[in-house]
Amino acid sequence: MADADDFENAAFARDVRMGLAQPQKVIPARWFYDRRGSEIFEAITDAPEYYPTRTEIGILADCAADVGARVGAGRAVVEFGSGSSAKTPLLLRAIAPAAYVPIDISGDFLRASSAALAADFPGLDVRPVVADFTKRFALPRADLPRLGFFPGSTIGNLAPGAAVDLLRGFGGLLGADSWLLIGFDLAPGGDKPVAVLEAAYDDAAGVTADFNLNLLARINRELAGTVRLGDFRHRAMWNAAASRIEMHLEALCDTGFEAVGQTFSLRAGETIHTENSHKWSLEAVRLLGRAAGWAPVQSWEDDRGWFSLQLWRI
Ligand code: AVJ
Repeated sequence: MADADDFENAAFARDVRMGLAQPQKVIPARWFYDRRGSEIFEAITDAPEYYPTRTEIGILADCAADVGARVGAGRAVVEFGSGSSAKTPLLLRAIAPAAYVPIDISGDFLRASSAALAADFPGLDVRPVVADFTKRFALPRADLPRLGFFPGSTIGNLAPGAAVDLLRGFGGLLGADSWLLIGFDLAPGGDKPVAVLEAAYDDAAGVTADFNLNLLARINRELAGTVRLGDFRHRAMWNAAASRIEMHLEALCDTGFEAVGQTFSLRAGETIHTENSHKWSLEAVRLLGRAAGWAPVQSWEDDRGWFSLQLWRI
């Protein structure tokens, strides 16, 4: 795996070098997910304030049989950004697919979770693919019709234009006769105050703060960085105009560090923008699907109307 890891390291170095040269410093959210980051993300999903995972699992438990009835057995389920695949068993049991193709950027994590899943589903052809699903790559089991599974509102990391491009790309990758089951965290309003969102991205136990700060630790580990983690703090704020939660790493004092053979400096209060998590109205979700070449077929929400799971047909 040395070549793939070297390639990843070079891409991380490039993104850090370019991102920290911008007037608003930025590091793309995909770099959160090294092995440690993937583990911290799993811990986030257990935080009492982080409602999306729990809410989506509840919706999936209620609608999985309906999804199975619509799409039928014997497909390949292709999961984008599968992580530890906590939602997957629910879906696999209802769909009875012939193959399961989890795609994740974190190779270690993917291999461990795929092995665990394969043990629970004897007879299922499990074919993990280590890939960045925003790039081009090939899928195994081209002989089977597919159901894409993109839970967790991961799509929220992208701004609307990029989200349309990605979902259009999924259509091309999955091919004719495919379905997509995709989760969206919904915008605040009605029974969903902004405070619920802000707490979800700044939990009291500090797990999300650890997740954000791990990015700096990763720079130290992988890019020969000298970042003093204590000089930074986690920030999460709602940007109403862009309908998104933003995460930043804020310098607590004038500070600087070396990494990728360069020196970077920040003034007190300056931030590195590390993540956008867009939130959508149901109407915006449908428009997004259509703009990406999908036909929205059915939508399920929780009782509070905080999260939506959508079934789309190509
Ligand atoms: C994995 C992108 C869906 O935006 O809610 C959780 C990532 N960041 N807490 C999200 C995340 C901070 C998560 N996604």
